[in-house]
Amino acid sequence: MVDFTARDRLRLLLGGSALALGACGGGGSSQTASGVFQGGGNPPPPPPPTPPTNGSGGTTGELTTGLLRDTFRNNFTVGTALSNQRVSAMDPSAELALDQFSSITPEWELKPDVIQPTPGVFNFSEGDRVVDWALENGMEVRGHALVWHESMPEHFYQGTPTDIRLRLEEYISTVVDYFRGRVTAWDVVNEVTSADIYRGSDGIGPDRRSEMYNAVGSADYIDWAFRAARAADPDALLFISEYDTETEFKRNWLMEIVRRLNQRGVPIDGVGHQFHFFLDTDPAQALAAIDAVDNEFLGLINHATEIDVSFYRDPGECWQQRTNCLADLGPNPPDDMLAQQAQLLRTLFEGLALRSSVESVSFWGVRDGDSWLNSSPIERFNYPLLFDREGQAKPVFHAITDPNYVI
Ligand code: 9MR
Repeated sequence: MVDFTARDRLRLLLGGSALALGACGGGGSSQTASGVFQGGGNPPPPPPPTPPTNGSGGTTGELTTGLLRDTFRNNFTVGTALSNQRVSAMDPSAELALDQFSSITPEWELKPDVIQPTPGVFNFSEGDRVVDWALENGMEVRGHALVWHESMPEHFYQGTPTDIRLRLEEYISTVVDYFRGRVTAWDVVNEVTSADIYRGSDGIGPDRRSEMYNAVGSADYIDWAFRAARAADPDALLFISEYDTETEFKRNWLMEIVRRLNQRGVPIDGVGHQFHFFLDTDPAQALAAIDAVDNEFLGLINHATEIDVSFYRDPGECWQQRTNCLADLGPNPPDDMLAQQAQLLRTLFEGLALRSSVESVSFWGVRDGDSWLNSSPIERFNYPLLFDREGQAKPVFHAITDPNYVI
């Protein structure tokens, strides 16, 4: 019996054109179906005589199925955020996710405002769909996020600190227990560090003065969240995830929080680095964030959780008041910017691959059009991801998966 998978469908639907690496033009290098590089002066191997008939190790034109995940198979899983709608519609991003990635982070389906919009009622149907789909297709699932100030319904903050604690513990116990054995890593708390660089006045560090912080009167809710998650699933890896860890300022405050958690014996397994970059982000600073964790906390692991690269380095007032934002670049990004993106993420991935504490690396979307950065801080074309709007692999994809690709 022929096992007709979504990967086969991708091959048939796209017929090699949408994902072809043929345009990479890079230095005479090539890659075999098993993902092993044949660089240097080796001539490229001839194309396969017949199209493959099963889902693993086949090629689409010159695209190797699984090229991205296989390139880093000895280093870390390569993931992407993906929404339920894309999975249900089996749109090109979902097809590409199946073809190239090894981990899925449901983009919003596991957040508190989806799971428990009203007190006492749990809605797991959105989460179930995308989680089960990922598992059925052999991918890991990162759970995101148990506590995040942008997605907590108001009822989470009601009552005394004890009320809030009991409610939060019940919520986390129920959710983590429900997905036990299916979700292997949780962003237990997301963005709890103070000092948003665009709102420097928050800076009474290290803890973000969120509604949860204010309702509880301290950052103890972080401890409660980790302890409840560990109790509900001792095998799940538990993370604190944060953006801007590539800035020293933010990193130091995050490290202060992790130090405090460690001193209090709070069960934490790792640090998530969102890595929402700009074209001029220094990848050495991102790697320094990994090193900071490695150097201080023996045994903690690192995940890169939400990688993307915005083509707009807006001034602060663009994020604050939507004024002074950079002009829309339109549908066709300049080649030199695409090259800058490719170089930035090549350097990042080379560095991540050298660091054994990095066990999972995820993008925040598949195709450029998927990204939140097309509407934040304003509506505008952005190009943050590995594939363009049509699903063509961009220079950044080639730069990461082929060391001989000339940027
Ligand atoms: O990309 C996500 C978007 O689709 C959701 O509407 C939004 C609210 O749930 O969250 C976005 O993802 C955010 C992530 O959860 C945390 N880091 C910042 C991401 C972009 O806003």
